[in-house]
Amino acid sequence: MSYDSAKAAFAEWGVDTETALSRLADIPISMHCWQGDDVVGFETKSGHSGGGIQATGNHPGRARTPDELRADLEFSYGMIPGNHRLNLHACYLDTDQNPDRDEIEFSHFAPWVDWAKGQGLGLDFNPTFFAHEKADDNLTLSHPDAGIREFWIEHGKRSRDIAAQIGAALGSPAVNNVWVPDGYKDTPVDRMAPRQRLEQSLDQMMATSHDNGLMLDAVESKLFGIGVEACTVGSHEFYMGYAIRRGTLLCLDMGHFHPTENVADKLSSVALSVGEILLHVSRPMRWDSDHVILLDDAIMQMAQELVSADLLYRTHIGLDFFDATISRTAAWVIGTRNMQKALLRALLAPWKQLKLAEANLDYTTRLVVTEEIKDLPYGAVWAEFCERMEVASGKSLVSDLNRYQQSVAARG
Ligand code: RNT
Ligand code: ZN
Repeated sequence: MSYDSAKAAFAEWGVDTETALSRLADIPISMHCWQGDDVVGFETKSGHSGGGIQATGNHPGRARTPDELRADLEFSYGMIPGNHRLNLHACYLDTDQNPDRDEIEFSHFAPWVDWAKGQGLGLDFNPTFFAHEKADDNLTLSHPDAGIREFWIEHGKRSRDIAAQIGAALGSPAVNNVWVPDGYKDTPVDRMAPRQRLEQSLDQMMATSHDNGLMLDAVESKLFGIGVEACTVGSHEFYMGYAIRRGTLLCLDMGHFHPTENVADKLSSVALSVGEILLHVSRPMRWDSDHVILLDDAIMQMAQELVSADLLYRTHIGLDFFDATISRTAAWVIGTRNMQKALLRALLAPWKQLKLAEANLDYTTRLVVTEEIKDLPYGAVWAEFCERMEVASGKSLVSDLNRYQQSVAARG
């Protein structure tokens, strides 16, 4: 179907496809650097993994250096319509020096910032509280040892400074998201003390306030992780309260709740108490498995809530998935495009009509409309978006993605 016919089909429902396309073009997605190398990073490593984060698979082509990762990112952004952001983790520093986590500085990330400037990308940042000998107990900011807490507080402070400098350099605030793996494998007898320590450490870390135009603090909760099944110190309730009390962003990772919970349902509730929200869009399969996101109900409901509840202007959309069994660049491209496709569908829904039916308790009309509009020609509108943004769609996407994968497959 041609775009003009699609436009007419949506117009019959009172929806203007041009408005939807221009709104979609203005929604940046923060793509996560860690999909490109299976969450390994570029520190001179002593073999520490941990934090319950584990990419599975050994598909050829993993980026081994910052240059390789940037090349993969450049290719991937070229396959994704619109202007986006890169979400960088502190362990992805680019320097000949070998600073420990409590020694990182802006200069160690300067090559990323110069590159981002050249690419027209925004950057977000994350302190890395895992894959380190001082995190081997699965306790960092809540560790009973004050020395270990100090080490991680220093890492967190430096990350905030770096994020603020990144924000200043790029003229766009960098979200600095804190996730710590802290928790207990078996049932603790004291859940209060570690939570009090976590709160105090966060307070010390964030004691210096930064200009909101440069960096934004975010905190990310979790239900459980491998090795911390009995108790996660930074639970949802913990961080929800913290974000409200301290005025930080709250990060909702779609894999960090019970599998039958609808994370989209949380947005409107959270938005009543928290100013801005950070999303880690992910696809948990039975657990926090971080599969590549599909254009499935969970993602579409998330996008619908963002549009219906008018939360796009105060939600930062970040992605968090990693799959090492497929082309890593294809994973980025497909996952990010799926987020955009979900947003496009949400932007093309006749919300006024649906909300009116619901307010009139006319659930029959609501049902008929939600089901009938599923047959509208979304594909033609998406293809038009890709064409205007000069990126491939359909069959040529398959061959472009394959060709790039072939070109990196020989990496060791
Ligand atoms: C871990 C969290 C966290 C990480 C990244 C790498 O469960 O989801 O966001 O995935 O920081
Ligand atoms: Zn996450």
